[in-house]
Amino acid sequence: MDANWLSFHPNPSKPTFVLPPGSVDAHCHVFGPGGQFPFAPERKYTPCDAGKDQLFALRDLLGFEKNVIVQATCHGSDNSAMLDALRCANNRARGVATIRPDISRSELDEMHEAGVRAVRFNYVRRLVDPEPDAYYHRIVEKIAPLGWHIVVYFEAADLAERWSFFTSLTSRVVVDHMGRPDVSKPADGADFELFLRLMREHENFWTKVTCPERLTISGPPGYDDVVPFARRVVEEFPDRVLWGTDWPHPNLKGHMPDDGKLVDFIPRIARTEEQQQKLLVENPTRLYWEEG
Ligand code: 0GY
Repeated sequence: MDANWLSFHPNPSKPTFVLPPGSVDAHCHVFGPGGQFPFAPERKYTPCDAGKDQLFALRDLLGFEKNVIVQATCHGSDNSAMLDALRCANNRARGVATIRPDISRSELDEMHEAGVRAVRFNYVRRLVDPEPDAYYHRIVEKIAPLGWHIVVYFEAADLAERWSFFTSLTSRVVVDHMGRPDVSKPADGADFELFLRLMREHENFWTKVTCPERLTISGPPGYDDVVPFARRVVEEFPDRVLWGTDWPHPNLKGHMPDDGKLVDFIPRIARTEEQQQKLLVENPTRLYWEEG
């Protein structure tokens, strides 16, 4: 693994917040293990191993029933580790794949059978070299017959540039980590307003109110600066939000969160039982288990 790599918390605490039955960790990854599932040659980071057994143990410790496993960029478009995790999960996991436009229909069908329900378009330059829009359009056409949705990951500063492509998409689109707002700016300021406008004007857009540990500047344990952003999104779009741990937390530099404490953050951003039920159970179940 990279010399400065921070490994996931070795001994996370049992959360104080009791997750409602049927809760879904809707954003997490598996890394390798590299001996069995080698990392991609084009990767921009080399992580520690973080395989399915460790993910499922964390799921059980935290009190989640299910996972949505998002293909991590260190595996490129080789989805084997993620698919292996799905196949071993007993219908308790769904997947978000990274695919190339030349993928065959039979490969897509196999992925669907394993539990893949979406593809991810990643625009974060420290993770990937983004492709021209035409590349993603070809993928959109490929996945259309399967009814999959699209997960997008981008930095807030890039939203304006991507706006016309994003808003041309007619499937559901899930934005990772609230479009990565700069939380040193106000939650009611112009930058975050552009993201809120995207959600408001395009009802096919959903978002993950995830990663306080990644977005924070004020830091742990409270992640106080992220609260107004996530709360605002949960309150305005209660039916289109998802939550996840982001375990094993790739590329964190400052600190590694205790995943139990991350779960304890949830009631600060989703303050009513109704909001929690939608965020943790109803929304992800609808998107990944009922509609796919
Ligand atoms: C995340 C965030 C990151 C990494 C990846 O696929 C990935 O490698 O998504 C990041 O470094 O910001 O969502 O896991």
